[in-house]
Amino acid sequence: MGRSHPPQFLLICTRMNTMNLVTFAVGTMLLLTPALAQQPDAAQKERLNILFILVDDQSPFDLKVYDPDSVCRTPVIDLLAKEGTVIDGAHHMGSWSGAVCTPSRHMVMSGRTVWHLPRRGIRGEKQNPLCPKDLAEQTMAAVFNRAGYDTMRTCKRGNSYKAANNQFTVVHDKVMRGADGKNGSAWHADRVLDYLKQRESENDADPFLIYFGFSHPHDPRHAPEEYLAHYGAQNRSVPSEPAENAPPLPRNYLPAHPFHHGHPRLRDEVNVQGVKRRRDPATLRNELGRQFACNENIDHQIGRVLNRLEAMGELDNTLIIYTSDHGMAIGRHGLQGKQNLYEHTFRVPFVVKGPGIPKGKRVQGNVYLLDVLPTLCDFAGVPAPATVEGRSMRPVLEGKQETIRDVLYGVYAGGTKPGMRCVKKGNYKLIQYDSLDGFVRETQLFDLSNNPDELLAAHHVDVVEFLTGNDPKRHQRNLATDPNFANVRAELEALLLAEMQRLDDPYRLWNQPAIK
Ligand SMILES: [Ca+2]
Ligand SMILES: [Ca+2]
Repeated sequence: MGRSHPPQFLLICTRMNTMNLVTFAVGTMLLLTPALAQQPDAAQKERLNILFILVDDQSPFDLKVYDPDSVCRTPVIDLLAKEGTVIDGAHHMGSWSGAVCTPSRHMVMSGRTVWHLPRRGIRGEKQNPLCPKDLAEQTMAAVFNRAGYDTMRTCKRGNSYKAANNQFTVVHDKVMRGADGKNGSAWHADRVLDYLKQRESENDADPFLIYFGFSHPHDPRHAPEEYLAHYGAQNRSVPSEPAENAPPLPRNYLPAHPFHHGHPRLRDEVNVQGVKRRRDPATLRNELGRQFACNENIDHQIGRVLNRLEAMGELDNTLIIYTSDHGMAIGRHGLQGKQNLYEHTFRVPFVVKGPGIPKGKRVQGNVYLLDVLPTLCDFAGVPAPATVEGRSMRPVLEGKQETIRDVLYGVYAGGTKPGMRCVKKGNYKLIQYDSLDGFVRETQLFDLSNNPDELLAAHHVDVVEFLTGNDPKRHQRNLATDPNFANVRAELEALLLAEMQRLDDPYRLWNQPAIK
């Protein structure tokens, strides 16, 4: 259920006795009066609105915007891309938990790096000493409330950052993964539409920050029938043969990952409704169909909100960001979940449209989701809190720079430790695996300019080529043991260690010096 209160004000009041409250009230009036005088209604109306759209568990390669071969229909996102800028190199920094959503959403809200969040997945540790205790006061909604914005949020509940979510003035958090309008993605859109209607009826001219989150396409992927039919997919059972119109297997599909992912009994790899441990084409194409149907429904729901903003005359003054909390495998590399560092999962879709954003442009960017908060602050003219470690994307979004950083780091440490690490620089990407007490120690090196799908030797096997219809080129494989790339590997291994040190990663891999 929704609720509406000014959390900052209530918080301050509960800490004061009556005498202090009178002094506070007089003092506040003195403080506020000149500020109000400087911001007449007309000027107030000019301030930028923000619509931040976050979906749950979507690979960028689901979308035509990132994979022109995708059969997923998302006309609204396509239009946002045409009227705005697409960031190719957008990433989440990773996770120290099997619930990858949780650190991702902490990073979105706080702008902090993955090992500097309130928790860091260390058993028995209640509070990360590398994170200020009152961080929630410096998160997205708290910052924008103080700047005079109206803040509203709808999203799934759980695996998130509750203390930051509660800072929004209007909050509707509920897991809505049903197939119908009352229990699915339409519910989240309806909350935004109700909120916009209320603003209109009250002639509310304050700028808004709307956090428009969805509970889908996260499993269980119960999509409406009208969308399922297009992808030949079924919610309740898996056909014995793939439907003719089911989405094809991804180019980097494998029937099994070449080695253990290092997180035994991981729910997403063994217990997702409709998939479980199966990796056969009928199962995965049905599940991709369900994913695409959920994506298409989300796209439609976003369209309803954008139409309303246009009718209200607010659309042209609104900065719109579309992204996901992390990517997703669904059969890519033989994996099903989000607990890996391949591009399909380490990267996120990221489309931005708004005043001053070039139309129909793509940039590499090299951004993280933790750059969202400083970016919003930059565009809105609001100072970013000192706790923020991310950087504003504004220079790349306005076409002034191609990237905001050269090196990208990623982690998955939610299973056995230390887990997976990756580092990217230019075309090259290194992934290292150190898990199951040293049973898995693997290195992968990819030249993403020649091998964007991160194809491995296993992708060259006849049966895999037959199933995917993809015929990999000879060099499209793991280059880690190729002597021609020994220097590249050494450089990236050194960069990975430097990033782990810089970011206070509490673990080291088998081939790195131990922490002193
Ligand atoms: Ca998620
Ligand atoms: Ca207001």
